[in-house]
Amino acid sequence: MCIHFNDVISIDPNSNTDEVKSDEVVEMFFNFAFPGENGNTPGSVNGHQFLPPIVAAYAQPGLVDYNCDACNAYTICECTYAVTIDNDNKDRVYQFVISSIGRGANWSHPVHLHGHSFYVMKMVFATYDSEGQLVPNGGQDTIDISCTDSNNFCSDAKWKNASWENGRHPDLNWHNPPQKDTIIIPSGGYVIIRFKADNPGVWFFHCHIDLHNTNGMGMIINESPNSQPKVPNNFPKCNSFENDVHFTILHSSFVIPLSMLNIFALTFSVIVLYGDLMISGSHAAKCRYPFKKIGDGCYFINRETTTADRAFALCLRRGAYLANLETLEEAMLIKYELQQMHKGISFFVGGRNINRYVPGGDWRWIQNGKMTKMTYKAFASGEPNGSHSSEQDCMLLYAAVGHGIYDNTCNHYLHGYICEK
Ligand SMILES: [Cu+2]
Repeated sequence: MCIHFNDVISIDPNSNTDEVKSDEVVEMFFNFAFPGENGNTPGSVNGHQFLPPIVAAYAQPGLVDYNCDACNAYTICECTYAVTIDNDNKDRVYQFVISSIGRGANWSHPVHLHGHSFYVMKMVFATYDSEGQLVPNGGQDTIDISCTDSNNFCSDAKWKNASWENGRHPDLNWHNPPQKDTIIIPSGGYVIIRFKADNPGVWFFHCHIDLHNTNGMGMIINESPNSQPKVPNNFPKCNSFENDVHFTILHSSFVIPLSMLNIFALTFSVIVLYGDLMISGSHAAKCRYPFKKIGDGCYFINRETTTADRAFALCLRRGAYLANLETLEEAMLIKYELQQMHKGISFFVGGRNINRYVPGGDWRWIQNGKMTKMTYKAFASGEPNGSHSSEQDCMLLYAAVGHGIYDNTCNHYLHGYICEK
């Protein structure tokens, strides 16, 4: 026997839906999806592939980079995505509309919210045909949510019926709905949950399929930051210990006796072991996610689209540089990688024309203040074709021609980019 989730009743005597009945409803839409190229996920929420902070977000709140400015409804981007909720108004109730819709809606996701149990007010499935097959595109024509962006990423979802906004969906289950902390979001459908923000904390909100989660399908719900209890003095700090020379010396001169199995020693040894992996290993050991070792190099192939100038800056912000493909072998290796993995997306690399007045330009690899003259010129035929009057001073691995080398404008067109370190 199958029972629709909307017909399930809670028998918990402490459960009382009245606590989430309110005229002050804050509604938020979260689309859990894989909106990238076919076969090339990024697991994401509203198009944001989650970048885990390098510090403990609760204990070191000022050190988390929550900047997602580069993200909008038309891009897939990577950042430490968070929304803040609060309990400043005691009547306030949060209504999350969690969906799996749009072009990335090819999975159902067991979505888990830390810190709360929520009321499941509604579950809506996609449309299926007479043979039980999901209608393509998640049944977008029939469900209640509209995706406004031309890419159909659905990162900026809205109710089709504007009168449903702000928690006024007309058909919620008020008859003892179950309280859960994890709920399946059906592929092509959505679930409405309600809860009060009565538990200050930094709560992870994520798909519980680990492969999806670690691929970026998660985000932070930062709840009442001003009311979060302070951590004790001397609470251990987390950080990236990359390039921390002092730490290496400290490690090599310390032996931790196994008898010291108290919490402190455990914590300390875990930190030392972690540091050891990152510091005393080879170059390969330092090449950590989201960077990836390809050949001898360490690259971050970022599908987030931006201008070449901005890509230069974004790589620098990561302690890296826009990729220098100094040898033809390196260029071919990267080209091969892109052809296998990222067919439809073009990528900026760190080649740049520094003199537009010379015919053909003066092309250099830009890295850490150095401008190395290129020893090969493997531009696609007809390229480079920029001129003094038509600036095309940046270098692009252009998808439409098998990621051949093209010149491109530096601050106009948007493409992916490759950082190297
Ligand atoms: Cu998932």
